[in-house]
Amino acid sequence: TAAIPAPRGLPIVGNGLQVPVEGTHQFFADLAAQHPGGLFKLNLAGRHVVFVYDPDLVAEVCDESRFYKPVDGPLGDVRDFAGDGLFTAREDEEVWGQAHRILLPAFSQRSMKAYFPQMLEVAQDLIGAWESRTVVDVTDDMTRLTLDTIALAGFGQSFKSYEQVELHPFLQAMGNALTEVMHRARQLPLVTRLKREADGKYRSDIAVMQETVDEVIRARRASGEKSNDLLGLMLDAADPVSGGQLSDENIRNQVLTFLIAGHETTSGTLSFALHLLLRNPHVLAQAYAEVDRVLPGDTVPTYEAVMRLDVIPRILDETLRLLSPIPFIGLASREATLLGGKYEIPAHQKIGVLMRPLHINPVAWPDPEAFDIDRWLPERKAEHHPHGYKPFGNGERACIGRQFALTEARLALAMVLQRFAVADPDGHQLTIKQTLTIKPDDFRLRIRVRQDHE
Ligand code: MNH
Repeated sequence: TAAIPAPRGLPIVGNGLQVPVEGTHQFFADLAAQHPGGLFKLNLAGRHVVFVYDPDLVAEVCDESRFYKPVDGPLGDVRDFAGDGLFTAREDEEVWGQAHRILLPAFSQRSMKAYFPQMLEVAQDLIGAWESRTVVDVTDDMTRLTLDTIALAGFGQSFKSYEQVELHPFLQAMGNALTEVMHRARQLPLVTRLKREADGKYRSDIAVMQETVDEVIRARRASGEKSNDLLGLMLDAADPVSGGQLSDENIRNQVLTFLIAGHETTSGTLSFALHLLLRNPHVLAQAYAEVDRVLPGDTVPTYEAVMRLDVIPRILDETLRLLSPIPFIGLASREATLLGGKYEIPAHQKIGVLMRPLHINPVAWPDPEAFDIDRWLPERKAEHHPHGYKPFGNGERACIGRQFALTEARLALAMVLQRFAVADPDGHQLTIKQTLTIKPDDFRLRIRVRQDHE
């Protein structure tokens, strides 16, 4: 057997103090570069975690008969408000399987056609808001887009974020609670307990979120209205296996889960895509050419037109490779095992799959730093390492919202390019803001409504 490489740490806290408070993204990228073997181990104040980014080792930890998704760390805190919703349900909770089976058809590519009118309505709100501006805050406005879209398509709730000066109280509460979760991830549990005021605020923010959603559910039930959005489905459908229905409390947890899981990631993807397009003008030109072919002039996009796009989907695939909004996923071993035939892993060992180090690992990706959308041509996809790309996670616990996110993002990116010429005359230097996910920080674009034949 071989020892897992481990950077030196201090007594007791181990490597804990070395992890920067501004975010772990760059810290892990640097460590991965220093450990080209594809894994290393850290002692984070007593929590020992093995980080993996070699695609063959990732293939092993993605074997669900050997490893599972534990709900602890920051995910355990998110459970304070997402409860037994899909994202934070424990693997031994029966309700995960019930909800998964009920919701899977609602997230299939075919179902996206039903949500398309709502996706279009919100994307048109974005375009309308941008038409009167010359400089836009990309990350903020993409977050408005993704929140409004999941709220409208999922639950018939219209936040109209572009028209508001103040965020809706629900959205304020959700933002605060997510920020508190991030603080908790970085401080010792004792400190969390001592900060009574922060805890009180956290509890009341959670109450605001839960009451808002409970009211939406109550109103929908009272109206007796049948709607084929996510909420309508959850209220009516029965699990094909157990025949059971979801409880109102579980439905509330699912609604909160979709609002949380469904907005930051997609908005980060759209913002990173625009950042990468400005750095790669030849790809931006390809995107404009495609939009002008599929959506000439003022053509209002249809679902079918969006499904015909080819360059824009590949831009999103490549964006998710180089700048994945979820920086890592957490796993744990079921039993003691050997990794790579030589690294000893005890039972219940915590594992982190590091997304960017995996996605730029030369074992899986030739010329890994190049923004090359042709990697995603069908004939070249066949050459990909089967475990070299995990932006949507793994196995049964992989993202259920993938088609939703990609349909929404394709539409929004196409509509932005259809209407606007985009530029960043100051050459945007990418800095990253990390919450549960990563997004570009302070990313502004100069925009201009396109003229005919431009
Ligand atoms: Mn999503 C799980 C990435 C958009 C709802 N999502 C995951 C996981 C990743 C992920 C990675 C696995 C996390 C883990 O292993 O702990 N998700 C993304 C990305 C995008 C995204 C990169 C956009 C791009 N996700 C969405 C959208 C929704 C959504 C949109 C909802 C509308 N995601 C989920 C849910 C889960 C999840 C729900 C949990 C699934 C489960 O465990 O059953």
